[in-house]
Amino acid sequence: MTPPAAGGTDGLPSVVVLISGRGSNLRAIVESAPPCRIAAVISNRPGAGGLAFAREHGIATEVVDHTAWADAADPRAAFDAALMQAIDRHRPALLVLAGFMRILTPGFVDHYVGRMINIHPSLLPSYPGLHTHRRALEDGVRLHGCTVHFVTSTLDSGPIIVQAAVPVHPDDTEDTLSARVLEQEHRLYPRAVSWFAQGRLRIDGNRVRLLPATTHAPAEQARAAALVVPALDG
Ligand code: NHR
Ligand code: GAR
Repeated sequence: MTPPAAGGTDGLPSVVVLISGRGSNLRAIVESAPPCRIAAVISNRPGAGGLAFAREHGIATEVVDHTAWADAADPRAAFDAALMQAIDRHRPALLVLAGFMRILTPGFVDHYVGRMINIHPSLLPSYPGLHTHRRALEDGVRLHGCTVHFVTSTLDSGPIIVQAAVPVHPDDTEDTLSARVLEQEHRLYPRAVSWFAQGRLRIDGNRVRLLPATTHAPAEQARAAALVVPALDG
């Protein structure tokens, strides 16, 4: 049974982040102080740089190493089952894939449908899968970018939440192009996580609607009604 999407002890929705590597998107999310609680960071690779960052920030970490299930009858299903157990202990309202590099089985995806998001380094539906920057350069496209989307069992094709496009320059290499895209990833992903945490995303078929921000709390309303001089940055 799926545990109900629980709020954290502090009333904020809990989020679990899955990573495989450096974790710069994880860092961008954590440093944006979103209205949620990052309950845990889970990696399928023991050496992932993002684990060290999480530990330094007092976030629980866990490794579910996919290579441990290599000899199972169905390695992907066995890994996904173990991963699901590790995640559900934290009862997340949202599961965030941040540079997570294992394709997930339909059973896993179904379990988190509507509450699992991914950031992909291309303007989907162009370039699903791997090596997106190399393929974009090979094709000579003028625009490239990144996409935050809900995850469905068809790879990189779930409902799109937000995208950013960047120009491709004539002298670009995979490194320069991926750096330009990554800068946008770091702007987009924290916002998408916040929108979800605020309950502002509605899936409508293949489309995602962003509901307007509402200010409920009286204190917030008072702030909204105030004229603030000088204007608050950010
Ligand atoms: N799983 C499903 N079912 N649907 C999606 O949309 C998913 C997903 C799992 C991961 C991220 C994705 C990306 O943004 C993601 C989206 C890994 C691969 C891959 O081929 C492809 C896409 C994505 C992540 N992985 C290899 C595999 O055999 C392993 C590669 C490696 O370990 O380096 O799983 O691009
Ligand atoms: C990011 O560019 C992300 O979009 C991409 O991997 C990088 C992870 O960087 N994701 C994929 O390619 C998924 N297949 P990070 O670990 O520094 O966040």
